Amino acid sequence: MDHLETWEQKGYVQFPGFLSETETNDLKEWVEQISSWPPDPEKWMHHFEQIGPIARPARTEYIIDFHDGLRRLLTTGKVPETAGSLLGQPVVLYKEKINYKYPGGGGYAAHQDAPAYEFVKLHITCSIAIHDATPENGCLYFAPELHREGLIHLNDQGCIEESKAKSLNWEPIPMKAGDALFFSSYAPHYSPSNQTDQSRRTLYLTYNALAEGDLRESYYADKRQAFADAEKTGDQRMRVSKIGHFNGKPPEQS
Ligand SMILES: O=C(O)CCC(=O)C(=O)O
Repeated sequence: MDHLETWEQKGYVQFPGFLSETETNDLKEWVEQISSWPPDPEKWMHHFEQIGPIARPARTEYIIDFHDGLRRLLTTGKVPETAGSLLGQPVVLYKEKINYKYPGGGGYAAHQDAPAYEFVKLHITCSIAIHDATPENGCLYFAPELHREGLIHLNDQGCIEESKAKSLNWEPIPMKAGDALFFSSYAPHYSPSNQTDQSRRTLYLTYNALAEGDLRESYYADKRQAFADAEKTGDQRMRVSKIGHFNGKPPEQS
């Protein structure tokens, strides 16, 4: 089966060795730099989780305006081109995030991404492994062939109801650093926590059909507002996303 057939049948497709060794090493270095940017709520969006006594970075979003190398990788060349050829039309970047998953870092409950991606109908995500991802350090698990079923049994967190999730057929997707996995935002997936002593970093790049417009700024303006509102009301659910899929612990206030 070729890539397009696999994508259409399963709702996701892997590209082993998608980045060259040099590109992978550059990416590792960039992500290391980004992880140490000081918090600046006017610029990038860092999110933290409490792991033992330390609040560790769980995720960074809204990055490309502050990093030329990453902007080039995400907006030109093979990443958007491959996303466009799978979607069947040109695409534009909708959002970008790094998930750090430190040792002991939380997993993600079974969900589809689509409920978190307002404003657009057609989207596709490319995940790129920065470190090798395994079942032990919290790689993704996908349920194949459900991406055309719409939203599946959502609970009040915007995730797939636990009993429904248990009934699905899950496939682990281990990846080597530099591999890419493209997946539909309707493809159900989850990931366990990291049970190893090394972090498992992954880049997630979501694109929408260019025909629907360039909506990244609107998406992030809405998300920043929603986070600010949640902070005022003390809503603990919405910590990294507008859906409550993240199982990490909220950082303790110092
Ligand atoms: O990085 C992971 O382990 C899962 C990420 C995920 O599903 C998400 O961020 O929506």
